[in-house]
Amino acid sequence: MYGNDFSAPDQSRRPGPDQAADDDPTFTALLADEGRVEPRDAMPEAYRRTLVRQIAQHAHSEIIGMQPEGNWISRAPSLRRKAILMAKVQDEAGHGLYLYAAAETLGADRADLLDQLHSGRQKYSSIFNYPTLTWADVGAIGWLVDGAAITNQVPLCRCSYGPYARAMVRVCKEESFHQRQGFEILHTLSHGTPAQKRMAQDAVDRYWWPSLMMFGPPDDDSPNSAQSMAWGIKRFSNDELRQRFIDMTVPQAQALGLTLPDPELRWNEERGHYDHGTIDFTELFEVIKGHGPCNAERMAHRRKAHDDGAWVREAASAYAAKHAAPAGAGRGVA
Ligand code: FAQ
Repeated sequence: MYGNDFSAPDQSRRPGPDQAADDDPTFTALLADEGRVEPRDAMPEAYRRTLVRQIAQHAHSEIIGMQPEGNWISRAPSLRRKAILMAKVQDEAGHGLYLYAAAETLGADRADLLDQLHSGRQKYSSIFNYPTLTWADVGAIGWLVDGAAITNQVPLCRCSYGPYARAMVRVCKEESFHQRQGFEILHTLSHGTPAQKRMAQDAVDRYWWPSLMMFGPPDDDSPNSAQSMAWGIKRFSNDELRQRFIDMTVPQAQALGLTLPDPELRWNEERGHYDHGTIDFTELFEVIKGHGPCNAERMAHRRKAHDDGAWVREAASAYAAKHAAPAGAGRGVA
């Protein structure tokens, strides 16, 4: 299914038989006991690298994810909506902060991670490469994108790596607020004028399929899942979480009075789940490769924000260095 550079994952970062050998017995016993791995514990190098990869991509997603909604802060339809949206976008920055800090506990360097994002060597979630064309898109992002993020992240609260799991507890609480504010925006629009209802429906039509793609490729095409699940990093497969999200969202769409753009969505009594239409994963792979509608714009904006913030980082470093210096240093005190 993978037919190009996306199809050829960097094998040096993948656990192989040789790396499996460094699974020491203490680590294996800790995982078997459902214990938490902490930063100072011994861990296989491949486990550490997998965590840095996932946590960094997650952190990058949070901060790139500020852009689509940030686009509407100046045009929110009321002061109340503006204040809520500003708080939400700020929350996403905070999530990025917790996640970069969690990656640092694994020995990763934050500047290096950002450099990998800016040079395209590390990914961020495909969903943030879609445009926010109307105010209803802010509602669709809150309801569907934050809804998908929560579905994916609640199990990560039980991730085997302690700092990541603990960061997820707080992130999930905040994402729950985000999801409800998105639902409330769409509820208001879908119960407003016919034009407002059309706007809400159009946003849901555009965001539904990309939200399903957030869960990643199908299980058969997910190179990392098996090992990540064996290590207790992922607790459920991509397809299991995607199905859980669909099952949760269909009744919510009914409550909103909106239609999900999939004529094949129907309850399957035997499976106890909703059946759904075929997801076009070619689109996911194209977006990940950089060919989504907004990839270039998102990266250009991110690089500019980073460059514009250079003076803040320099000032913060100078301040930290000054306060780290021993008392009296440089003041000529004998
Ligand atoms: N987009 O083998 P798998 C949010 C990559 S936060 C881009 O299945 P894995 C909050 C994957 O990295 C949203 N790339 O990989 C918010 C891998 O690449 P690599 C982010 C994708 O890691 C809301 C390759 O494909 N959430 O929304 C995507 O086992 C509103 C093969 O895939 C997280 O990051 C994709 N959709 O499973 C903010 C949650 N899917 O490195 C603002 C934590 C897959 O091998 C506003 N992450 N890839 O070259 C995870 O749970 C996992 O990393 C998955 C992917 C499930 C995303």
